[in-house]
Formats: sequence, C-alpha cells, structure tokens
Amino acid sequence: MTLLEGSVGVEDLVLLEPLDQESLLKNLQLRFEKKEIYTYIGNVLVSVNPYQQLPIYGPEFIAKYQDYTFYELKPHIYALANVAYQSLKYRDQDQCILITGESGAGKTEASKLVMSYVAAVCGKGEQVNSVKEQLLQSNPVLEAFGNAKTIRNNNSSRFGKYMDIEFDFKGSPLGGVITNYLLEKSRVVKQLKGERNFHIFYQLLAGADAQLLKALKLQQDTGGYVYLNQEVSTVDGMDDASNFKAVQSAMTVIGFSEEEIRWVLEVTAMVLKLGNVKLSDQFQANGTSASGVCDGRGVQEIGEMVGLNSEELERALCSRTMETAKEKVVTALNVIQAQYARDALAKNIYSRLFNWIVNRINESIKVGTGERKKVMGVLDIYGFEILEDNSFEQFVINYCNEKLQQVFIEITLKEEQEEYTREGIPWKKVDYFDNGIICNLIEHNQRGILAMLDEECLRPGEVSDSTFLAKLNQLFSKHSHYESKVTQNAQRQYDHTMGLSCFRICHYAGKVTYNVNSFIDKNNDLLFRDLSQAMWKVQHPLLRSLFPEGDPKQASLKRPTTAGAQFKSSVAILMKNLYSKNPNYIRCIKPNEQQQRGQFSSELVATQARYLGLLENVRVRRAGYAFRQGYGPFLQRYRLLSRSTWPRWNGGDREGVEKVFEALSTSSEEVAFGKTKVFIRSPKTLFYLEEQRRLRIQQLATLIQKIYRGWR
Ligand code: AD9
Ligand code: MG
Repeated sequence: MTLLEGSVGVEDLVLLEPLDQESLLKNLQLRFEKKEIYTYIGNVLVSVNPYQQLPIYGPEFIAKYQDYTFYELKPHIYALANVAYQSLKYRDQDQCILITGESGAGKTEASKLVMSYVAAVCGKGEQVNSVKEQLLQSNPVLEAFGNAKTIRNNNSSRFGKYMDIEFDFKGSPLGGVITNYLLEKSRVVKQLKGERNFHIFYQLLAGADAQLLKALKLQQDTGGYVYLNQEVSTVDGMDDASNFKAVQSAMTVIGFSEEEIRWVLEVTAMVLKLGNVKLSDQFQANGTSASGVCDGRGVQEIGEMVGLNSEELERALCSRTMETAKEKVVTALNVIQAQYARDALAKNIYSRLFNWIVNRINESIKVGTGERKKVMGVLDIYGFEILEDNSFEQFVINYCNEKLQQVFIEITLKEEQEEYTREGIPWKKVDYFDNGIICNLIEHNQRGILAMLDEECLRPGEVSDSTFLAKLNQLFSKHSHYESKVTQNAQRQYDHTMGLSCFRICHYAGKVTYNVNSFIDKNNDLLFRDLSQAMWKVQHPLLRSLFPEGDPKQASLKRPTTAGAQFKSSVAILMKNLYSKNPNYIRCIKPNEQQQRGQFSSELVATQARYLGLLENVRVRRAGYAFRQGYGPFLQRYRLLSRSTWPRWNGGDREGVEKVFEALSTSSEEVAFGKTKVFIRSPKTLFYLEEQRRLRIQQLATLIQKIYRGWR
C-alpha cells in the first residue's frame, strides 16, 4: 500500500487531512522536495516540473507500470498512460489525455512521456514499429518550427497541438492526425526582450554544411539577420547544430522526400532574407515620395531562389492595387506601410509553411477510412496567460482555457454529482463556479466579444480598435465579468492600473486586462492581394502552393474567415472531439519562474493550484467515491472472494456484490449500492479487494496443482 501518509506526504490528495489550500500546497511541496513530482487526485494526475532528469523513466519503469493496476505503485505518468491505453484496448473506450498548465509547467514533456509509454507497450512488428517511429518523430519537427525560447520556457510551444493516435482492434497503432492551433506568428518578425525566434532559424544556420548554406545563399552568423539579431541568439544547453541534424533525419523518417526537405529550407531561408529587405522613402519623378527597396541584392536573391522577377516582388511590397468593378487603381505605399507589408508577408509565409508541414506529416501518418479504429487523443495546448501586456493572442488563448475548464467542470464535477443523483446515492452537494457565463461573454453567436469584433471588422466606414472598445463598453457595462475604465467610472470605482484602450475580463483563473490595440488588424489577418498574387506567381512549387488565393481565377470577393471566427470554430470541433472520449487529466505545475531545480515557490504554486481548481477537485472526489463499477463486471471480478458467490451463484448481480462485501466485513461507510453500480469510497478499499483477489487466485492455483498431481 503506497497511498498512505508518510515522510513524502500523501500520494492521493483525496486522503489529505485536514483538507485546505495550505495542506494541499504543503503536501505538494513535501513531495517535490523528495523528488516525488507526481500526486493523484483520484484519477487526475498532478505533475510538478522537477527541472531535472529524474531516474524514473525508461524501459524498466515502463515494464513495471505495465504490470500493475493504478494504485499499486507510486503515482506516475506511466500509470495514467497505462490506464488510458488499457481502457482503450480492453474496454473499447476512446480516450483523451488533457494536459494543462501554464507556460513551462511541463505539458509538452508530459505529452512526450505519454506517447513514448504507449509506443513501448502497444504492438510489435516491422510495420507497427515504422508507424510508431513516424508518430514519435513528428515531435522534433514540430518543435523546431513551432517552439522558441521565451523568458518563461527555453523550449516554449508557440502553437497548440492536439494529436489523435489511432489503433486497430488489437491495440496496435495505425497512424494518427495532428491538429494545430494558432501559431504565434508575430514572433517571426519581432521578439520580446530575452527571447528568440523559432528554433529552426538558428538550427539551420548552425547546422547546415557549407554546401547547403551556399545553395541557400545564407551566412552562418545570426547577427546578419534582422529577424534574428534583435535579442538573444543562443539557449543554454541547447545544441542548435545537432538539433538540425535530428530534424532532418526526423523528416526523412516521417516520409518527407529530399526535395520536400529542400523546399522547406528554401522557404525558411526566404523568410530570413525578407527580413533584411531594406525599404526607404524615395523621391519619385512627379515630386512625391514613395517607398522603394534600398539595396536590390536582397530581393534579387529571393527572386532567384523562388523564381520570381525581383521587380515584381518590389512592386508587390511597395504598392497596393485597389480593384473596383470598373477600374484598377495602384497606390504607392509609404515606407511604414511597405515595412508592414514586408513583415506581414514574412509572417504569413512562415505560418503557412508551418501548416503545410503539419498537413504533410498528417499525409504520412493518416489511416485509411473504413477501418474501425480506437482513438487516443493527446492535447498539449497553451495554458492560461496573464502577461504584462495582453493582446488578441492572449485573449483567444484564455478563451480556449475557459472552454477546457468547462469540459473539466462538465465531466469531472457535474457528471460526478449527476451520477450520484442518477444512482440514488445520497451525498452532499459541492458548490463550484460554473464558468459558462464567461464563455458566453466571449463566444455568444450574436452578442459575444468575438462576434462584436467580427462585426466591427466587416462594418463599412471608420473602424478602429477604439470603436470596437466603445461597442464593448456599451454592451457589457453591466456584465459581472467585464470591466473597463469607462464602466468603472460609471460605477465610481476608478482604476488607475487600466489604460483607456483596455478592457478586462474576470476569467475563472483571475482578472486579465487586454489592450485592444491591433485587435481589428489581427482578427482581419488580411494580406494585401498584391502580395498573395506575387507569391502565387513564383516558380517554387511549395511557396506557390501556400498562396492559392493569389490565383486570379480563384480570387473572389468573398472575405476570408477572420482569425477569431476560425479559432472559435476549431475550438468547437476540439470540444466535440473531447466530449466524445473518456478524459484523463494531467495538471502540470511550474514550481518556480527561474526554471531551476529544487526551488518551490509556494506563492506561484498556490496561484496555479487555484486556477487549475485542484482543491475543488479534491473536495468533489472526497465528498464522493473514488471508484465505481456496474454490478455485473464487478461481481465477475471479485466473486471468488465469497463462499456464497463462488464457485456458483444463481442470484442477481447486486445481491452477489453485497455478499462479497459481507464476506470481507467491509465497513458500510466505505461502500454504497446505487441503482446499477457499486461505489467504493476510498482507493484503500479497492486496493484491499485487489490484494485479496490476488491471494485467492494463488490459493486456487496451488489447489489445482495439488489435484492435478494427485491425478497423476
Ligand atoms: V509551454 O506552454 O509550451 O511554454 P510546457 O510545454 O508546459 O510549456 P515543457 O514541457 O516545455 O513546458 O517543459 C519546460 C521544461 O521543463 C522542459 O524543457 C524540461 O527542461 C523541463 N521539464 C518538464 N517536465 C519535465 C520532467 N518530467 N522531467 C524533467 C522536465 N524535466
Ligand atoms: Mg509546450
């Protein structure tokens, strides 16, 4: 029995006594200090990032956790992965693993541990191994193009990821599908203090051999590239050159052809070169000034690499064509506008390249239709973000977290309570905050903030971020989860910390102030038609395919979907997908801001514990029962523990189960009999049952052996 209190605290917070925020934190800290980073809340796994390699992973541990049931060994991510996989395999239940937590809490590492566990225990054979390799090798590729050093995490995922791993009826992997969410593309052109651009740029420059650099017309020094020389260029302990080799080989394993890899690197190089295109105001013959390229060599090089006339590229960067039904008007852009166009193009090329890579991986790992599949989904998505300056990106990320919290509430809390009611089991109701009201404030089809933003983006006339904010203030001034300087003024609660261009949402996890600057722009996400048409004209097959809307035949007047609407619909699809599966939760916690081993900041952990709802989660688990099962399967498993039900039992399932507990003299506090299921309060009792069953089987086996020998 490993669940009970000892020098390392309790292994399941359900067993905590007394139960409050303080004891919960103390317990996590005590365990963290003893390098016990995993703790359960029933079947939820809490994981505290150790910021050091612990000797608790690898084949030996995988083998151990494979052979035991959930509570028999120390809490571990392998135990959770094992339960999910076994339920998928033997109970035919699709599973999803939801990994949440803030930046640097260990979500991506957790998702990789789950994947490597499943890969190690599921099926064998050449074909199966090659599928496994492809699935695992998708990680380094996506990390190279989608991760970056931030001040909070040296390897921060700058996109959300959901991966469905698909299995056949025997539980062997067939393939999968990856969905990516909202890459933080602004990073391509600008990085915050102490941060880097996406890893691949540095990897390419450090890892490419002289021949490749020459072919791509790149120089090795990152200092020569505007998009790379704004802040830091190296990360402690990260070897960009050898990671580049790993990415190349991972792409080959996945099935990218040599030509495709080359294309990807060419487009990556082009983004770097675009950043170096210098633009300035130049006097025109007619006496006006307009932007132009200062040094033609850069555009020339780009043109040669992707097969585009450099004058055409310059024209696309420096002018804008307005088309009406009757005529075409070309206006020259000023230098600020041209720089904006250049950066917009670089961001668009990169984010579309990232989408292309995800699609290309999916092509390799996709499973043919028609086969009946079992599915395990793994969600590694950005946690709740409260930065100093919060913009559109934080707004949608936090919206996504509200939705995930809703899944958690619906399933873990509400479902749990409803099940007791359904089963007719008396119990005390636990109050919890239902965040539906905040989700509604953001996503309501007609009156939500996202709908208002779309309306403002589509409205003719003078539209700006401030007209959008004015609209919000007017609509939501009385909403209990919305605040702004204007609405606060009305309530005479002047708040000096909030600027005039801000609004605040009281999220379930805390208040966040958003600055509306560039909300309209980011939501519109429009690329000037001149640029997409120029990209569509290039000879480069990959680059060209990224801009289908540049095809004049395709160009319609229909507006592309806004970024907000796209995100909302992909979140809706994700939610539907998650609701259709059995959820397994991993709640990741970051112990300190310094990314240091051995340091546990109670304050920091307390905030995370609060917005992950850990205490509420424990309360519900405790008020309720840790384990439940239908009478039939339960009796089947444990009937050998009572002389009344073994070897023969002719009565009903429920009566049979009652007989089993009678035989074990289990306290009546510990067990409740519902309409269709038996409920067991604490894991200890379940554990005891398992142990008794094991002993009984041993006894029976010895008996059979004796009889057998007797016969001989
Ligand atoms: V972000 O939202 O993508 O910025 P994550 O994904 O939550 O973030 P990540 O998994 O990248 O965090 O973990 C951050 C770092 O913590 C890793 O690079 C490791 O150095 C470290 N880490 C996380 N989990 C473990 C672990 N189980 N063992 C050892 C770990 N180190
Ligand atoms: Mg991550």
